Amino acid sequence: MKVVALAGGVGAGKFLRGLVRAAPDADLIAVVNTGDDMDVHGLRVCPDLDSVTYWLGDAFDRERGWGRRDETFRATEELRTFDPDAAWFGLGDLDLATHLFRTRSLSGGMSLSDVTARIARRFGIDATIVPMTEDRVETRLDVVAEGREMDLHFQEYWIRRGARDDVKGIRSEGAERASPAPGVLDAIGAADVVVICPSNPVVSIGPILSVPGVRAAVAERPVVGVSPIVGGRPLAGMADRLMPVVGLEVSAVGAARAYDGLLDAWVIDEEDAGLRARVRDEVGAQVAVTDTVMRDDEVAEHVARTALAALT
Ligand code: FO1
Repeated sequence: MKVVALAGGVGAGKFLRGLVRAAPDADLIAVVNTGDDMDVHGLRVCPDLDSVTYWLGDAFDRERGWGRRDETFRATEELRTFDPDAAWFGLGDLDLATHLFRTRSLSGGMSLSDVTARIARRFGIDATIVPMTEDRVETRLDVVAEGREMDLHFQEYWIRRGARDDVKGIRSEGAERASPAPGVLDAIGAADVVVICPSNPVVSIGPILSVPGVRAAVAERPVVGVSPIVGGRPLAGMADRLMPVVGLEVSAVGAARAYDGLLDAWVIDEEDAGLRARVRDEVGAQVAVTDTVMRDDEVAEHVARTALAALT
């Protein structure tokens, strides 16, 4: 079975660990959001690619919710002593090695897809992890902060300013000129199933679908998604603040509506069982209901099995 997963960060990482357990023989390709990527101290940092890699490579820090397990932040702490403002984006000492390797490889002419594959190999990952594009696409937010309009990189909004600003608009800058990374459209075209991971529909999956050709390719395949919204709240991140900005209700129905015209099936949490009929009527998808709060790999495996079964 060939499976393509559209993936953001933490929610996707947890789910993908379940997917490789649920379908160990599947040929899995994770197409990952790069809209969060940023240059930090001259290093290319790709948070969602690294989250998926660290999760699948069993190196992720479940407690902190980002970065590597057994991490230290000595370099970042030292940097703060030079300039307290310079280190708002914390780079762990182990994580730094990933960014150094990536940046050096990119400067030497290696493609982001090839660097990503090299990093995945280092973590012993069998699945294929690919960026959505090799081109620069940046998620930017138009916000009003203290009465002033500002144009922020997603990470500035989320980490530097603690998501405190009033968001007026969200855009994937550069998406219209971007091309899917090599192999992405072929992988989707050959997929027996496309799985939309429980990631933020606006700033994680939205940018992937905004790369020209991707949405149309996905629309041709059987598609199942897992809701990242449970009981009207995101399991992680800031989807509750950003979904209303693009006119989406913060619910398992609203998250499904983000994928209008794509979904054949949608997995929702038991807490949202009452929304089953609305998803069926408003989105036109089959609905599967299960415990989607992925506390451990066993639950994640069950969610993945439910998603795959929902299409058959
Ligand atoms: N999240 C934080 O809350 N604070 C940080 O300082 C931080 C640094 C960071 C460095 C590398 C990386 O790959 C991720 C990092 N994250 C950090 C997580 C990241 O900002 C977001 O959670 C994702 O971009 C959303 O998918």
